[in-house]
Amino acid sequence: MNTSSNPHRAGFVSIIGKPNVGKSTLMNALMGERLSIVTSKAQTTRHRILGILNGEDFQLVYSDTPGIIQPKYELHNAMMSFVYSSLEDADVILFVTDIYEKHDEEPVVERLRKMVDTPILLLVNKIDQADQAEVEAKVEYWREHLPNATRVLPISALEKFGTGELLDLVLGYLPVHPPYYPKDELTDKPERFFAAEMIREKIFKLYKKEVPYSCEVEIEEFKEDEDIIRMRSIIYVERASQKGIIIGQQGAALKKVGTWAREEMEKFFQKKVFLEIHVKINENWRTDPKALSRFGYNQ
Ligand code: GDP
Ligand code: K
Ligand code: MG
Repeated sequence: MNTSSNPHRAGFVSIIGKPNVGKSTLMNALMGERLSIVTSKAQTTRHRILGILNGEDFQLVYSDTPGIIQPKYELHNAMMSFVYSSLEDADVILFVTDIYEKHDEEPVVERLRKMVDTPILLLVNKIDQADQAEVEAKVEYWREHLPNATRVLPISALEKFGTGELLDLVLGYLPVHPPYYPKDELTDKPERFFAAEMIREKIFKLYKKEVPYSCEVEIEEFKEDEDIIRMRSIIYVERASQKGIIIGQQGAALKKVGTWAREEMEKFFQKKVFLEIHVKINENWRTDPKALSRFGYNQ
């Protein structure tokens, strides 16, 4: 309930940028909550993930999105359509870059140049890894190359440097509007989505090369009791050889995934978790429209 005398403000804030610049880290920092999975590998985030930050007289709806890439297969097309749809309904755009970014002219910069009606806050992230001169050079570069960016701000999402000021700045751009979602909601995705994401994160962290990209995770059963949540999950892989890798010698590798994911889930849900994981083959799911739609990549 809005008990203050200020009018209620609400709006959508899109977090976009290349893979690995720190978009998910930034959303988690701004939310004060670990909603989006973070790994050092590109293309970890596959969906548009909403983080809803509620204040007495505001509601800020962040969209964390997959990194902008040149699509190579159907799954990528779906991922990029999440990015572009999140630009369309944005009230504020957070365009995240980092101090390592190579400045090849990309289609998204072209697109942002044309978005003159939406405030664009261009963030130069990871400044904890750079000296002042490097940071200034990046800021200068972006002022020239994206002149319609409303502000160019150096930040560190990891160290939460500049993120408090960023939040204040974003709030200033929110239009007067009633809330879009119930005021006690944190996200639009169900709990089982986050459970699946936690398993996927551990897969990204524990396996090499192509294997994590070939995995999709589904929570087949999610039963919440008073003091325990029981889950049955399936890891889908594309080929039999990958199934062997995921399971490992006498199940050792899969056991690691399970233990680590369960610990994470217990923190997130604040409850004991019983987690069962099975591995199944779904041939070429990344290019199969039916499988993609079943896994929630509807375009
Ligand atoms: P995304 O792909 O853009 O969502 O990037 P992630 O949030 O998954 O982060 C990619 C990697 O960059 C992870 O290893 C993060 O820990 C790291 N990272 C993110 N923000 C910062 C930062 O401000 N400083 C440093 N040093 N690393 C960061
Ligand atoms: K990443
Ligand atoms: Mg991400």
